[in-house]
Amino acid sequence: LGLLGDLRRAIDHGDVELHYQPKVGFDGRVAGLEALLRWVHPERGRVSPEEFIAIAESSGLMPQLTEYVLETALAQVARWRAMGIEVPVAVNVSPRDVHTPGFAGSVAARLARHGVPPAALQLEITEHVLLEDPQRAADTLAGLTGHGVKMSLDDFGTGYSSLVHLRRLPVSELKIDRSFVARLVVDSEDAAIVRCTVDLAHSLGLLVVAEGVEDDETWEHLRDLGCDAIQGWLVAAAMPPEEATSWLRSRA
Ligand code: G
Ligand code: G
Ligand code: NA
Ligand code: MN
Repeated sequence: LGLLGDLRRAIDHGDVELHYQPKVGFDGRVAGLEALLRWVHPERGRVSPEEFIAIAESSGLMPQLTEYVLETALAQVARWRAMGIEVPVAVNVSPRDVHTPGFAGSVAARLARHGVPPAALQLEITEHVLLEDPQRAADTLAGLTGHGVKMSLDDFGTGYSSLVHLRRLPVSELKIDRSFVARLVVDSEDAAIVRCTVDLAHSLGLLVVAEGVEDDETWEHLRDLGCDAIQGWLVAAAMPPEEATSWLRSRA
């Protein structure tokens, strides 16, 4: 209970941070950065996003947290653009956000206010958005893509994966969950799942990003399977904004 109050205050005071993890193509090109929340509690130390996002979800704080994330990420995109660094940023949104009335319009207004083109924002959603009122979710997502915002389907292959979801969601990218990538090199079943997912995604005209890539062998395997980009500690962990700026500059 104390943690919820602390989280509210941390959001109000800007003590919750966004770090940025690169998505990189096999030619080394930076495809984008994923914004990931980080919170260091004054007494407890680092609280995992899984823990405090669950608290935000169950307490009704999620819309506020997502507003904060969008605001912080778009301000950062605008700062990078002012430095001549043009890189799209992906923000994770929860099903609750997608079901909040007016969500698509509020995202569009925020982009305009920051002078950021819609194509510089990507929203990472999960299939869970379709569990409750799928028609309304589909309408909101269509509104967002209509504005030019790109959508990415996160954690693919876990939970309720269904091909119907892939057809109904207006996504342009699919992210293969880390749980399939981690043992790709040693587990032929995981390798088969990744191979089929890449082929399926490409057949549907989607880009494929593999998450959680930690070593060269996995990188090579994914390249050979035709994956489009990777994200993982092999390239970089999520970095605070200043470090991400240096990282981006060193790449240019
Ligand atoms: O970065 P890390 O692997 O610790 O993130 C743990 C989980 O928290 C992941 O599922 C990630 O998607 C989620 N997460 C991180 N930042 C955000 C955010 O800004 N919004 C939402 N909804 N989830 C996030
Ligand atoms: O649910 P989502 O895919 O957004 O969560 C991504 C999570 O995976 C984040 O918590 C991020 O910090 C973590 N992560 C990113 N790269 C790696 C990696 O190479 N290895 C491991 N073990 N975790 C990673
Ligand atoms: Na994500
Ligand atoms: Mn994921």
